Amino acid sequence: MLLKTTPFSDQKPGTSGLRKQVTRFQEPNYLPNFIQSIFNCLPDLKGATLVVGGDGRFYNREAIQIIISMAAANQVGKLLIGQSGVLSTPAVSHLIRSNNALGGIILSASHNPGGPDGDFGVKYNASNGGPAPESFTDAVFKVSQNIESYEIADNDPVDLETKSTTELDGMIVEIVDSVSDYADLMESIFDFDKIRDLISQSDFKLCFDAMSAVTGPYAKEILGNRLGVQAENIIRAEPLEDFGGGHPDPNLAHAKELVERMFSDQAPAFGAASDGDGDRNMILGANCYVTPSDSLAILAANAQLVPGYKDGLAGVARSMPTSQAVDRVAEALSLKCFETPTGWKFFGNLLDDGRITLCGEESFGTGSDHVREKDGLWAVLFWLNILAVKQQSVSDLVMDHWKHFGRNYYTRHDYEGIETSRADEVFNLLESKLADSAGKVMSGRTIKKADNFAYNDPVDSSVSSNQGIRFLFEDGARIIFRKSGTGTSGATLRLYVEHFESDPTRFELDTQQVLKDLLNIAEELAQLTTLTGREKADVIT
Ligand code: G16
Repeated sequence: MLLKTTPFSDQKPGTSGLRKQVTRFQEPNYLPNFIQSIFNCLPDLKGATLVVGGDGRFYNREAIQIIISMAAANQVGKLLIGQSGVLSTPAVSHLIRSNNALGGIILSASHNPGGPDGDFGVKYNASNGGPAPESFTDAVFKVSQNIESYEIADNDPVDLETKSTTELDGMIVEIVDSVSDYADLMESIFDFDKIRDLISQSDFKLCFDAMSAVTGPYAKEILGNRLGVQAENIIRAEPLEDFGGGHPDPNLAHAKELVERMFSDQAPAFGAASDGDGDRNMILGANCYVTPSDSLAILAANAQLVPGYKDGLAGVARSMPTSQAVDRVAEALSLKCFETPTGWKFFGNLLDDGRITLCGEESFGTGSDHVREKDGLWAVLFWLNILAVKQQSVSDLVMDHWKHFGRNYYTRHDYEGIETSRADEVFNLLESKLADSAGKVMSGRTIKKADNFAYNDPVDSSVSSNQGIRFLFEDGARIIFRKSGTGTSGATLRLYVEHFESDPTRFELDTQQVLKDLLNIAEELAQLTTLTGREKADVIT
């Protein structure tokens, strides 16, 4: 049936889909409007296959029932839905690709908190398995601003709990195992025998924190059943609708229990965590934290030790704020290294065009051409495979890497949920300084270039501007400011600071101390204390 509706002005997708508070999504017509806007932008929708799944957060099941009814009324041919409505983001990407689907709808607000007062999100992924490009999300927003009606079937709720194939108004609904295809894909990339041997060594303990989010069942199958990790070493493995009240964000601040275990006398050799929808990862060794930027560089440097990458890499890419550690590896291996704006969608063209094999972001995301999303458990397995071959501790591996390539000291300071007008003031001030910054000396460092980053996609020639303010120094240091595109209230300002160190006697210093002078320069440039009204950042990683 056709239902009348009126537009909502706030349906512009951010860095990764539309993210709002659950209460907003629960408002009558809010979700249907957005889904119909997506459908209206898909000329090949009739008879096509779509994959649907979410990270299991509060409102997941209700949203899936709405999508089923709307898909049937819009004459979709087939829906593949994860059992209980659950699929990790990389698993959706894999199912789209392996089933030649038109695309998929992912229900997640990633690392944002869940529950009735938490956040919810909707993202459309295209037929390559990756997040739809900006041209598509812009078109969806445009449609959402003029929408007058949507199509929805009047059906009983579909049983999402049992694997089955049914028909609804001519549309096939298949409820599929959420884990098995993805687990098989992992087994085809990594040397599971070697990893199993490592895990069975008496001096090798590991701890994986699923953060009460989607990777619990995946970790139990892959790490537990297939690789022999004992159940007690996979913590918070039961997915909960509110993530146990926590913030499913795998970083030093939010994976507290894991971090405490890893920085203790009895620390396991390896620790890792993933986020709400399973695409982010954090890697730890005994008393050792690996920054996401270093992790990407180390994976790139050692990729040929892994069966899936034994023939070498086509190239690598990182988002602009990610440290330049991987650039050094690329240079040494004579690989092309691309610098893209923040957001996984910008890697899609490079992967599809065969220009890169590995890519990653400072925001705890790493991935490769095996899917078109970043992939948390894949990164964990990659690390385990390397450790199994090298028989080294995480900290020794990291130190060897720095000795070879040098160390990029790196930090990110987040000012969360500040008033939008205050954030705008900061960016207006920074913009006003760009033109005459080059050549200026600040605390003994000379600014080489200052700009607002714009990306020219080498594959489709699209241009994405306004992607973050950069102050680049002659010695390679960088100070970057950008506004988060994933928050749901106010503005979150991110400050990224990086300094390259080649002197091995200076590889084990405190990061915040090493970067202090650059942080002071950032304060001078942006007047953060005055303009944000905060003495210091809310989260420092
Ligand atoms: C999303 C995107 C990532 C991006 C991150 C940045 O991550 O998928 O590619 O790096 O947002 O977030 P922000 O704009 O807040 O800095 P996720 O894990 O939230 O989907």
